[in-house]
Amino acid sequence: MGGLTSALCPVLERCDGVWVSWNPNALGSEDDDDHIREHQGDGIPFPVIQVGLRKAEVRGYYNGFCNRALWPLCHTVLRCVTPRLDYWQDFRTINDRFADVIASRSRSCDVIWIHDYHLMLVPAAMRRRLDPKHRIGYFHHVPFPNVRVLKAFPWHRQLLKGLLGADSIGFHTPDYASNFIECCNELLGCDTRSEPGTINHGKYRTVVRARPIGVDAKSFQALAEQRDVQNDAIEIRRKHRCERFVLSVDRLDYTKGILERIEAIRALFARIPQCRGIVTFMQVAVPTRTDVPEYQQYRAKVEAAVDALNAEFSHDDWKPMIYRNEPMDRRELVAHYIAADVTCVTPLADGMNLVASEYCASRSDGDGCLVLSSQAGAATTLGEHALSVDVRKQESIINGILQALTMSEAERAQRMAKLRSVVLNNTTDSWLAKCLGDIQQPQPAEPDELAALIKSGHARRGDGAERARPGASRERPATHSSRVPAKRAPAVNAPPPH
Ligand code: GDG
Repeated sequence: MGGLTSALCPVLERCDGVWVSWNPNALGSEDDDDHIREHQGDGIPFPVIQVGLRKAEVRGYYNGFCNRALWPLCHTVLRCVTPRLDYWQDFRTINDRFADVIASRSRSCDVIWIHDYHLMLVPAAMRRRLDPKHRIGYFHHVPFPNVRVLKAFPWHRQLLKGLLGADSIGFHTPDYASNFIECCNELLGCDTRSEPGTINHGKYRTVVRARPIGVDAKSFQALAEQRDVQNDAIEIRRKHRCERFVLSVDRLDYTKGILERIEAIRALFARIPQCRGIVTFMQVAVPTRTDVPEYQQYRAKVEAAVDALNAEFSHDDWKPMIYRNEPMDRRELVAHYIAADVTCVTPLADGMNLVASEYCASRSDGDGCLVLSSQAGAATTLGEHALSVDVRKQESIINGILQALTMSEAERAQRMAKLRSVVLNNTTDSWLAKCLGDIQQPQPAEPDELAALIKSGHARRGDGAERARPGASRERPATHSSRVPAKRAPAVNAPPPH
């Protein structure tokens, strides 16, 4: 359960695609070679080819390199980055195994879409195996770190070269795209200046675009308009004795800022006793990556913090926070979205964050209020109309929640109308169409993303551009820097890659 499957299942259905995935339980012993399983059914509406992994490979590749090295690296949580050589070796092996399976199953007319950081080496591995007629796209589903952060990682060159096997690369925000372009220029010496949003490397060319992901807005809206879902929402508020109900839904991940939010809530109840008995918070925290030590420790800390909060402030049959670990089905989730006066989405870093969009898509009643971290990729599309908070400052979180709880009905309606207009216009379908277009027939970059792409394409070594003044910082923040200036720039025709 998470943003990746929420986003990709509708895509696969619409494209008549085949999902090549892993099967962590396929290979028991070290010498078991039967590593491919193909099937359709089990409630999954598209064919799946599963690449088998041995248990030890799951430990090194997935729990190790993906979750203990790349994930914290991309989110710039440097204390959690564990760059072990054995993890790296497993990562290479598994990426090669994926490339072998995909290559053996592809026809030259197939579009190959490689999705997310678990497969960063696959684009180049595919390029080595296939003829140039194959179109290869890659989408990076998480933030992309800045040069300073990536440079310190031992295998940064291999990762960048791995990605450059793709014809097109999509990121959620212009700043992540721009970080990647800068890295290719500064760390690989690629020409990134000739055409904004295009990286020239050897005889190849890769188009880079910001493609913020959307949600299947209509399906959330349709559920929210069902009478029984609305009745469930009323029942949720009644059951939890909520006069005001504030919701958060996250995977139980240290990037989601759950601890920081609970600490802010504690401070809020301590400072404003009038909120006690009136405001009820609910944290849905679905466990994830449960074999990884950092996640086990984080879960223990979160649960201790919830217990302490409830022990300190509960009275009669009211408690400040309802905490839920079990996942809900979609219907129940939407009932919670429409029950919530406020939804708090306050990650410390997040590629995009779909919960923010799902909440707005579900509010066809026009009510509700979104508190949104300026560190979430979603802030580039929704930040202007949400209540934007700086999660590094507790005061900012508290003020955001209080402002949301005290906002006039008219202002709530006005903001929600604008948020919904963004969400309904940027759906999974429109995102998919743009990404597929980038892979097959790249179009010029949009004016507002050009501003960021031009900035990153210039002022780097290897292409005769200006150099930074000595002592002046050329670093860009790892996450997006508030808004990208929407300067008009001339549209540039990106020639087809290769
Ligand atoms: C990745 C990247 C990027 C959660 N609990 C339940 C439930 N969910 C669903 C939500 C939503 C998804 O999980 C969570 O999406 P997010 O975007 O918040 O988070 P990640 O899983 O971290 O997502 C991230 C994102 O993809 C989007 O591109 O922003 O950087 O890591 O769809 O609805 N769904 C149901 N019951 C639950 O209890 N049904």
